[in-house]
Amino acid sequence: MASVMISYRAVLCFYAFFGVILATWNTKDYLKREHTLVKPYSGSGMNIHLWDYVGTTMVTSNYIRLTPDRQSSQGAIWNSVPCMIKNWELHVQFKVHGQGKNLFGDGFAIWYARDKLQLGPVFGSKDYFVGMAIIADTYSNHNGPHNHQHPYVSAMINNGSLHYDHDKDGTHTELAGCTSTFRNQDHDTYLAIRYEGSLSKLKVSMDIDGKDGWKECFTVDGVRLPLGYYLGASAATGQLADNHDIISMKFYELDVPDKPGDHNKQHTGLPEADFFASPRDHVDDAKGGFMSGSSWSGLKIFFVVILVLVGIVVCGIVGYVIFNKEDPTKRKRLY
Ligand SMILES: [Ca+2]
Repeated sequence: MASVMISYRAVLCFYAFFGVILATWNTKDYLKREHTLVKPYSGSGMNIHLWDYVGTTMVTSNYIRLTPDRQSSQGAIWNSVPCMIKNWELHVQFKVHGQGKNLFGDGFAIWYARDKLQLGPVFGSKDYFVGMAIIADTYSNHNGPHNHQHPYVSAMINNGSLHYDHDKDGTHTELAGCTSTFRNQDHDTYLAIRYEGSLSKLKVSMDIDGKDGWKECFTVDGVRLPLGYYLGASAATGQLADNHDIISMKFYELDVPDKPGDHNKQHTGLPEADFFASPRDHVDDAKGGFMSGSSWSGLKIFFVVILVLVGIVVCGIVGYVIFNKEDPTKRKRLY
């Protein structure tokens, strides 16, 4: 009888165990635990499993505060596992808040970058970075033309050669961006980064209205990133300050079918982007107009110039011949 009871219990345990596993699989299909940061953060002491933090970052039970509402702070948190997934989506729950009514800053950035845990001037992380930054800039430093409303969310791709220019709010290095009033909201605020490496496509969306729905911020094609970089979040304050809190970062692997043909080879070089939003002389339609579009190459312009020069020379020769045919009589009269 006892053995029957034991086996009965064993069967119950077996079902309960696999029931939990199946439920986990069903509800969290593609969630990747190794790249995900959720409550409760700390296992033992102040350590977070698979995540490292630097600077002013403070871990509490409810949020990770990258910077407090205090001047001259820099803080960051980085995943210690390199990301080897080609197509992914990252959902970041964040909260930017502070006492400043009109003056606050500077903002935060979400990273997919080669070098982690290096504090610096680009919203708490290093300049001339290699990788991708999704920047949530709360303070407008730039008062010139082509200014936009703040807070402002934008993307920057860097191969290590570009400097982030705060004086211009990064407008000349951004791929695309949108205005987003995410600061000092009473409800939860979210940012989503969707990168489809198979299609070289980047999409950033915001959920900041408390209505539980994503609103597209921008989509850009021609973004090529290699595998093996790190996910992170950083923030900075300067003269102005704000609390920059990360509540969670949930990483999902996407099931994106590869394009037919040879287009979907994994990009292995440094990060690349086809298109940069121009701060000046922005051409809206690259397909239509004269001199627009990539087909108008330097070589074509060279041949056109040669043709024009040949035309001028031919006209000159023809004109000279005609002039000389008519002129002898005129010249003779002068004698
Ligand atoms: Ca700024």
